[in-house]
This record gives sequence, structure tokens and C-alpha cells, in this order.
Amino acid sequence: MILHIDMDAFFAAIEQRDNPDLRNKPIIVAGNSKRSVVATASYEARQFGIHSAMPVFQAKQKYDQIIIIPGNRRKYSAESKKIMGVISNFSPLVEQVSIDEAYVDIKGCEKLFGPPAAMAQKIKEAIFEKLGLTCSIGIAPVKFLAKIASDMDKPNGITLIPKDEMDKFIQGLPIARVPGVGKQAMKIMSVLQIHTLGDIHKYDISLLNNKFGKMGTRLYELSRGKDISRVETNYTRKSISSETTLSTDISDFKTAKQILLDLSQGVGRDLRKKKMVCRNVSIKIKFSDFTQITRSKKIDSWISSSSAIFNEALSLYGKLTLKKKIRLLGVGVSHFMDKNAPIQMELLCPPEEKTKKQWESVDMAVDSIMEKFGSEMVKKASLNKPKLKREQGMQIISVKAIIKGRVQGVFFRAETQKAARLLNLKGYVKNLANGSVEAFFQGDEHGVKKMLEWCSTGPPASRVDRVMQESSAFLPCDDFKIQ
Ligand code: DCP
Ligand code: MG
Repeated sequence: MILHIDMDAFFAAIEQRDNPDLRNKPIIVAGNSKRSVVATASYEARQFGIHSAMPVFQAKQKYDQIIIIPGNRRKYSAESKKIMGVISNFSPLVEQVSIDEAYVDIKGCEKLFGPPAAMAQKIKEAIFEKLGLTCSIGIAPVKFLAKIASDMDKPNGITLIPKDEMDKFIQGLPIARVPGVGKQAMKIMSVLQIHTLGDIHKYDISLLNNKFGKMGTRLYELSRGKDISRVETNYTRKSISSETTLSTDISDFKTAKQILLDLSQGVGRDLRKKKMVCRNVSIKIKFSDFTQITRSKKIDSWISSSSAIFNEALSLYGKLTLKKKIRLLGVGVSHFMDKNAPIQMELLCPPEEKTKKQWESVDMAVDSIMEKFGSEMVKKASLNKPKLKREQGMQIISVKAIIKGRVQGVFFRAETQKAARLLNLKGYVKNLANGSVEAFFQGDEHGVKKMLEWCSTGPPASRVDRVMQESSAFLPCDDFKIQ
């Protein structure tokens, strides 16, 4: 049997535990900007119809006395680790699937802890004793049913679906509750008169595949109680994603690209930290009217570099026809494999993908700088690598540029140097006492022009306000140096 454990109102419950004044009160954990959304709501707040992902202003409309707590991700992650520690005392087969939920395969544990429901009760007690937090647990012969079950008696409940009752449960299970069945699929379901998972039996597998694509086979199997996915302990997480709500809605490609780049870097860094490679990249876009879309792509090779993730994210973005302004952008990766898995990296990275490997080593260097300094300021340069293609008849020119804005620091200069060298430019880059950066580029017209374009954006974390340029006399120099 499989257990699915999900903490109750996780972030809010931690806040209520740590501050007795908040106990039994309607609270939400949310950011404090005007555009924030509710991360979670205490069960008291849910009575007013407030829930996760609801904009804070709407939550306030539902209940104007609502208490808003800013939240502390670091604290929640630390609690999450402790919870997983408690759970792993019961079974070695634990798969954490999000910050507050995990599957546990309890095969062979019955001798120690008794039948499944008794074991679930013991786990609940152990978590409460160690952390003062409650959870809900679903128990079923397969993963997807355990997950559905854990949600059926929230908060603080245990729901068991025994093997001999599984078919009956499936017959009555509303199809909308099956993971993966979204709004789009629901439209087809209603045409096909599929209301419960059991109704899937009415159709054969080819029709299901035809109507639902890849999900068809999965629905066919789930409706027969088959869920081949196992509790996988070797992956701590099966997806990594990062998203950002923008301070103002945007519609221009350049800004979106810059944000996708920034997000790809964060996601790539997390992936590499876990020593994983992935072969699925996705993007998420929430529009100004709060509708949202996600697009994902399976890639032919395994990747872990930020640049590869960014390129995939950008190509997904490029395929969209966007009619509305964007309020949130997200990038995610999934389908992981251990980087050191038996398949050799050379196979993952054939020689023609040498560039990819080079970018990976650049990423690793940046990761280690970030590790060391822990600074948000240290970010990788624009991955929009300038092309080295030359045109005939290019002039050799020299330009001096003064870059104004938040551009000082070794990272900006190092990245400028890297880009300039790629473009075969000579010259220098240096910090000025007034907070600007001075750069001198000497080379062919194309390269200098590209470099000036680069300067007007710079690496993602730098804020370039203005680039002032003037043509300059030739200087005898044979490299591009940081001064
Ligand atoms: N979370 C978030 N943003 C969301 C959803 C969730 O930041 N849109 C965070 C806050 C939650 C935590 O993840 O506390 C766990 O998510 P759950 O979906 O399990 O929600 P809760 O644990 O808060 O409530 P429940 O009792 O319904 O599980
Ligand atoms: Mg939860």
C-alpha cells in the first residue's frame, strides 16, 4: 500500500504554531505587494472562501479583517526537511513531491508498525509530537488514489481505500479529480458523457488516445486501478520551477526574454546543485486577466545548462501568439536523471554539442561564485550569445562607451569582457568613481555594434540606465582587459 501525506495549511499552520496570537484566526500567508497572491490560507480563512493562488486584494474583499503574514520560505523549507526526516523513520521508501507532501511505500513495514491505517496514525502522531503540525494522509494500493484520498478528509484526517474497494471508488470518482484532467480535457469529457473515472470503461484505448493524446492511455489504465508509477526515492523532487509576478504587466518581447533568461538561470542552478540533468522544459504565463497557460517540450538530449534551458523556454515562448499583457512568467524543468547515472555524459553530449558543454562549464563557474558569495547580484551574462558571423567590407572602428546604472562590480565587467572576446574586440572595461562603467571597444563595425547593444542590457541583474557612446581614436591594444 502507498501513503500520501500532505500537511494541513502548511505555511499558515507554521505561523499559527509560532505565534499563539494567530491561532484559530483567519490568516493568509502572502507577499505584501499590491499584486501578490495568497500562498496559503488557514482553515479559518478558508471559511470565507479564501484559497491559495487568489490575489490578495480579492482575499481582502472576501474578509476585510484578514490577517496577512509575509511568510518565510527558509523557515518552511527547514520544517519540511524535519517532516521528511520523521517520515523516513517509518519507511526507507519516501518520495517527497513538494514542500509539504510525500508518498511512502509501506511494503514490509507492517510487522513494525501494524496495518496501514495504524501506521498512518503513528506517522501523524510523530509529526505532531516533533513539529506541532497536523497533516492528512491517504492510503491506497496505488499512488494516484493515495493522493486523492489524502485530500478527502482535510484537515487532520486519514482516508483508506482498501484494495477490494478500489473499483467501487473508481466508479464513483469524479473525473475532474483525476490528476492531469484540466479544463480542456473536461470539455471533451462532457461531450463523451464521462463524469466519473469509471465512465472511462465505456471507451477503448484508441478512442481515448485520439481524444486525449498521451493522457488517453493513462486514463485507460487508471480507470482499471493501474498506476505504474512507483514511489521514487532517488529524486528528491521531480520538477524544479521558478516564476515571477511582474511589477507591471508587460507585452514586449525584449523584457519577456530577459525575464525568461533570469528564471532559466535560477532553475538551471537548482538543477545542477542537485547534480541532475533534465529533458523537459516548460514555461508558464499568467495574463493580465489572470488566465494562464503552460507549454512544455520534451527535448531530445539531456541538459542542465542555463543556456540550454533558456533556449528551450524561449522557443516555447516564440511559438505563442500573445494577445494579452503578461503579469507572471515561469520556467520549469522536469523528467530528471542523475548526472552521474550509468549513461555516460559523452553520450548525453555528443561532440557537435561542444558549445553546450562549454556553456555548462561557464554555468558551473558562475554557480560556484554564487555559492561562495551568495549574492543575487552575481548572475550569468546574457545568453543571447552574439553571433560571430562577419559581413564583407566591415570597417575597423573604435568606440568609447560610458554605461550608467547599476552596472558596477566584477561580474558586469567580467561578462562584458567575455562577450567582447567572443566578438574579437580589443579594449578594456573599468569602473569609474562616479558609479558608471567605462568601456572601450575596438574591432569591426559589426562586433562593436553588437557590443554596444549588449551594453544597453547587460547581465540580467544589472540595471543599465543609459549608454553614452563616442567614437574614439585607435589605441594600441591586443586584448580586451578588465582595468
Ligand atoms: N503554496 C504556494 N502557492 C500555491 C499553493 C501552495 O506558495 N499556489 C505553498 C503554501 C502551502 C504549501 O505550498 O502552505 C503547500 O501547498 P498545499 O497545496 O498542500 O496547501 P496547504 O498545505 O497550505 O493546504 P492543504 O491543507 O489544503 O494541503
Ligand atoms: Mg498541504
